[in-house]
Amino acid sequence: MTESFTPKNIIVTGGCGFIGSNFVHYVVNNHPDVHVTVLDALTYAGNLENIKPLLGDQVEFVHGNICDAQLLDELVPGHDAIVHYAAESHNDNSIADPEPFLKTNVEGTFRLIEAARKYDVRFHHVSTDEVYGDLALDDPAKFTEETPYHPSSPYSSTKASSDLLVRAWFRTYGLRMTISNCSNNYGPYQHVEKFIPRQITNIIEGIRPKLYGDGLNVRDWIHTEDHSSAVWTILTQGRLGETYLIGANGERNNLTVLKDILRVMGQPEDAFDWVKDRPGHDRRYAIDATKLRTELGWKPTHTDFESGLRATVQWYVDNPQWWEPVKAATEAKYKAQGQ
Ligand code: NAD
Ligand code: TDX
Repeated sequence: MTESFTPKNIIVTGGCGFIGSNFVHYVVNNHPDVHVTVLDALTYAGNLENIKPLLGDQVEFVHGNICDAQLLDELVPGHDAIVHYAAESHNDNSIADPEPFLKTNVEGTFRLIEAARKYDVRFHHVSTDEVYGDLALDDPAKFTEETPYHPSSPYSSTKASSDLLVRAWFRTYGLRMTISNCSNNYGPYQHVEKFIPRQITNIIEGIRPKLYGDGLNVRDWIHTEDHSSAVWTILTQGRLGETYLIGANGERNNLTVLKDILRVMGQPEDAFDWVKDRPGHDRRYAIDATKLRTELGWKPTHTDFESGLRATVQWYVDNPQWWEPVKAATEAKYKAQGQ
C-alpha cells in the first residue's frame, strides 16, 4: 500500500547544484503551492544562477552549510520535509582528496537527520547506485533494493555510509524517511568536471575529449528531469523506511556515448584521446526500477537518449557564460592527474 504525504514547505539541500536545482525547477513548474527553502553552501559545484530566476515568494535561498547544527536549529522548524541533495559528488575528486566527502556526505547527513528527528520533519535522502559497487559486463543482473552494499570509491563509500545512517535513524528513532538510489544523470547545468559536459565543452573549445581506460565501462543514463519526477513521487507516495531505485534502462558504455557526442557535434568518431584509467574504476552500473514503477506508478519521459543528448549539447552551446568561468581550472586539475 502506498502512503500519501502533501508537503507544503520543504528544504532542498544542495539546490544550487546540478540535480538539486533541477528538482527546484520541477517543484516550481508542477507544484506552485509548495514553498521551497534552498540550503546550499555554494561550493565550487554550486551556482546560484541555476535558481536565480525562481527566487521570490515561492523559492527562498539560504547560504549555509549542512554541517552547521546551529543554523539547522534556526532553519528546520516550520518546514515539513527535507529533500537532501547536498553532497560532494565527483568520484575523481574523492580519489584526489577524500576529506571533504567525509565531512559533507557523512557528517552533513548526520546533522540533517538529527535536525529532522528533533523537529519531526520528514526526510528524503538522495543517493546513488554506486553504493552497490559494480557489475560485470557479461552479468545479466541489475541492481535491486536487495543488492548488498559494496562501494568502491571514497565518494561511494561516504554515500553508502550516509544511507546506513538514515536507515538506522528510521529503525532506532522512527525518523520518517525514504531513500532513493539513482543511476547516472545527464542534462543541462551539470558541472563540466563530469563525463558528458566535459566532452561537450572540450569539443566546443577545440580540446580533444578524454576517455578513461578501455572506454567499455557502462553507465545507466537517466535524464535529470526524470530523476526529479521520481524523487517527487517517492517523497509524496513512498512508504516510510523504504528504499527505491531510480533508473530508466539507459545502459551504454562510455565509448558509445562519446561517439554519440562526437557525431551530434559533427566531429569524426575517433577524434578523442585515450587517457589513463580511474583507480578502482567501477565496470558497470545497471538499475532495476521495478519497485518504483509498479508500486508507485512512476515512468520516465525522456526515453530517447539521442534526443536528450542533442538538447544537452545545444544547452552547452547556448550557455557558454555558465560554464566558461570554471572550464580552464577544471581541465588544469585533470591535466595534473594525467587525465
Ligand atoms: P553537484 O556536485 O552538482 O551539486 C552539489 C550541491 O551541493 C552544490 O550546489 C554544492 O554547493 C552543495 N553542497 C556541497 N556541500 C555542501 C554542504 N556541506 N552544505 C551545503 N551545500 C553543499 O551534485 P549533483 O550531481 O547535483 O548530485 C546531487 C545529489 O545527487 C548528490 O547527493 C549525489 O550523490 C546524488 N546523485 C548524483 C548522481 C549524478 O549522476 N550526478 C546520480 C545519483 C545520485
Ligand atoms: O573525462 C572523463 N572520461 C571518462 O572516460 C570523465 C570525467 C569520466 N569518464 C568515465 C568515468 C565513468 O566511467 O565516464 C564515466 C562517467 O564518469 P562521471 O561523469 O565522473 O560519473 P560517475 O563516476 O559514473 O558518477 C556519477 O554517477 C553517479 C556521478 O558523478 C555521481 O555523483 C553519481 O552518484
